[in-house]
Amino acid sequence: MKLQGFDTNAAPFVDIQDFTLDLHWILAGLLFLSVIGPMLYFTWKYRADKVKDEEISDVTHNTPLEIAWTVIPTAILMVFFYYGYEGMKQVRSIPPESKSFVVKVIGSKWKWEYEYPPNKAGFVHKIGGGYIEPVVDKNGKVIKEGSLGVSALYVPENTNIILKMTAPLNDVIHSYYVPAFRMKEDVVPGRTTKQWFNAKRGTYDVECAEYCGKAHSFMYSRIVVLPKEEFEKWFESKAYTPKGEIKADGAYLFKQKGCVFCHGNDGKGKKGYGQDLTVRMSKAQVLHVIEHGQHQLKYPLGPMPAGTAKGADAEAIAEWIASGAKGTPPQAFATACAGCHGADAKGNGGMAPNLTAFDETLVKHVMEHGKSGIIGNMPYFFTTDKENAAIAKYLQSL
Ligand code: HEC
Ligand code: HEC
Ligand SMILES: [Cu+2]
Repeated sequence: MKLQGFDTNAAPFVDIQDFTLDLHWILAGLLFLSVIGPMLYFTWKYRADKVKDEEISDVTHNTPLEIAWTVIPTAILMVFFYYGYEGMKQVRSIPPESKSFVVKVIGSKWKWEYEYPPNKAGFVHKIGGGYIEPVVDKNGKVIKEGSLGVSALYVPENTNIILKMTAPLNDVIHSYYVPAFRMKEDVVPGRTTKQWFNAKRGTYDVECAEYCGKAHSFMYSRIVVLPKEEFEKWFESKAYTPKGEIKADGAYLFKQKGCVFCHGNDGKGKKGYGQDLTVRMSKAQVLHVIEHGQHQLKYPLGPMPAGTAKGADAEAIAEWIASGAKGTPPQAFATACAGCHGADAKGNGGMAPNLTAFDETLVKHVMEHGKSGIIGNMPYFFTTDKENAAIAKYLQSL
């Protein structure tokens, strides 16, 4: 009996790792018996009423025995070392990139995303996202596919696949674990780590194996290994995946991209994780931006300078934005902010953020760059323009 995913032999280094593990069981069992067996025997044989103190007073040592119990375990450890080293060499000897297919893997709270090299037409496939549970009837039959039915890493069979893995700078450490391939490697913010495999046709589970916060246990993905022709046909197309599209429906995307983990199912935000998206920004957030300036969304106007308004003026402006930016902005807004954000605070035709609503341009900038502030950190996301539009529409409906 093996755990799920361990009963497949799908990558080149599976055999040696399984053999090494079995060898450990057997040799560790023998070592255990060689210590515990004699110990039990001697405690019985030399129990208190069978030995006189005089008989054991001059026992010193036994050289041949001591050499044996040093040399034999050392030899056994060298056997462990040999197979451990050979196994590690196979996992760590990453084939040359020129003879492999390289995919970028991004792990962030709490999802896996994949970015492919450009295809012949220059199109870059980006797949992945948060985990949506499938809907199952009482007999265990899937009635509605979850995100794992579609969103996965699709690769061709019998090909060296190199994964170049990283996490956004404002995220935490994850670990890309594929039990069926016996491979696992940390995914570290700001660093690139690599793994490789060469697999047989099939579908294999991927899990995050580094505790990374609240929804860690839902940080699933899949690797789907396809026949070469089927993979090529999809790769040269613009289709989202070989298995179909993810609906460009804001409410669905909000779940599928994993927004709900931080912003909640109702978009109201979870304390310490995400902002309340039913309002544009809270008063405290606006005041913070006015006081410190901001440079992370990369709008055409560049950085917003700190201290453009002060005291009661700043308060009045922040109050107005936080209460839904209805009616005419306060007088101070016209002098301190309108030059960049537009007289109506709608962002001056995309030059600076719209302060009245989550419009498509804002969603695009937030998705591309992520957002950090007094509430917390949000990683960047891969989204298409179509998806940004759908998300903006959904956010405005909240
Ligand atoms: C010099 C032009 C300029 C002025 C003046 C200016 N802003 Fe900005 N503001 C920007 C830009 C550009 C950004 C986007 C910064 C970034 O890259 O993150 C921004 C960002 C913001 C944000 C954050 C939006 C978000 O979604 O994160 C708020 C809130 C904001 N401004 C409010 C104001 C207020 C209130 C004033 C007046 C007191 C003001 N700004 C004055 C250019 C300006
Ligand atoms: C890991 C948690 C996390 C996830 C996942 C997340 N967000 Fe956020 N989001 C935040 C935090 C935290 C903020 C507020 C940052 C701040 O200003 O303190 C935020 C802010 C925002 C804002 C407002 C940005 C602004 O400029 O005012 C929008 C819009 C947004 N998130 C949309 C989304 C969408 C859409 C998704 C899914 C694609 C998503 N978020 C996923 C944590 C998250
Ligand atoms: Cu993780």
